[in-house]
Amino acid sequence: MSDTTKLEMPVRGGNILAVNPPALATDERKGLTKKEIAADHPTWCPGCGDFSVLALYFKLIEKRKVWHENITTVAGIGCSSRFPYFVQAHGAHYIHGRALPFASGISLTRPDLHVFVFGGDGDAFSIGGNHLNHTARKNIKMTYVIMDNWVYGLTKKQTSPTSPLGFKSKTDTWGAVDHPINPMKQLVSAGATFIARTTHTNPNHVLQMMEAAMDHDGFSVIECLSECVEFYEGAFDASNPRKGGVFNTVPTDHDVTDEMAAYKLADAAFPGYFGIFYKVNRPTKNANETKINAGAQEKSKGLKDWQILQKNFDRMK
Ligand SMILES: Cc1ncc(C[n+]2csc(CCOP(=O)(O)OP(=O)(O)O)c2C)c(N)n1
Ligand code: SF4
Ligand SMILES: [Mg+2]
Repeated sequence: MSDTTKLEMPVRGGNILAVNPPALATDERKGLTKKEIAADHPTWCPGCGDFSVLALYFKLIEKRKVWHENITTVAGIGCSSRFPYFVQAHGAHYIHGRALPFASGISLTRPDLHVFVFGGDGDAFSIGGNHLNHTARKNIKMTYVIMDNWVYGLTKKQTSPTSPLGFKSKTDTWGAVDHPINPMKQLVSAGATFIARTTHTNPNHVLQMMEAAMDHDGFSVIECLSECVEFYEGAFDASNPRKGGVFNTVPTDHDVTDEMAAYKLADAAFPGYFGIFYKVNRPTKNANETKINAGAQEKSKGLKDWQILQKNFDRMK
């Protein structure tokens, strides 16, 4: 979209507020450098996978030339959810599991922002599981990076919904007995329109997935394996060729619009496949609401706030 295109956003009082969609740098104004994007120093344990995900988020902002005022970084609670502290732009460190409804409000009211959400497997699939399902089916435009380490890191080693069977933690001292969820299958069934899988040990691939997700007009989700070296060391070695594992990308003949094919890919045993599993176009809630608002605006054109209210009350009689 050109940065001169205007979106019309209805506001209280019957006015129309014209806002620019997410802008990109021009010759007049340069893109940001990593130094300009970085805020506080991350406080993660040395070797934590989250460092590389943050570095790649900076790289994405730098490469795609997004300015401070056009990005917002939202997160819940967890080690991975510390992201907003480290980015020099709009952002909010919100309630555990509630990042998506908060980000939805931003996305629906501020089409001039790229909305990015970061969080952990607990935040996404445990306490925030319901919000994940509803944000996916509503197809609200944003990019959600789930940093999956198969454990609750911040609270020091409890079983998470993605912990494999037998994982010994403070909540399952004899080993996890509950069947873990399969993130890819869950996201497909919830109705997400862009679903990808990557791992922090392959920086080029992470960046590639982030770029594709950012360009998707809808709810784009990436499951990014991000090792917790403190409480689940070596969890993802089987996916890391430097540790003797294998990194298999999604086969080139995979049809990303085929839901059943996405389930099939997701069924592969760990380390499975990496890449885009599913990508379809479906109207976003953003677009649907803009249409509804424009219709309502048209009907109440020229009326004062109290007159609109009076009309509503009259209708309710
Ligand atoms: C409402 C609420 N419940 C529980 C907690 C405690 N808590 C904080 S982070 C967390 C889990 C973190 O795990 P995850 O989301 O996987 O993130 P990670 O630290 O592994 O990156 C829990 C249970 C909380 N802060 N708020
Ligand atoms: S506890 Fe785990 S997830 Fe948290 S900072 Fe340390 S290594 Fe990273
Ligand atoms: Mg976790």
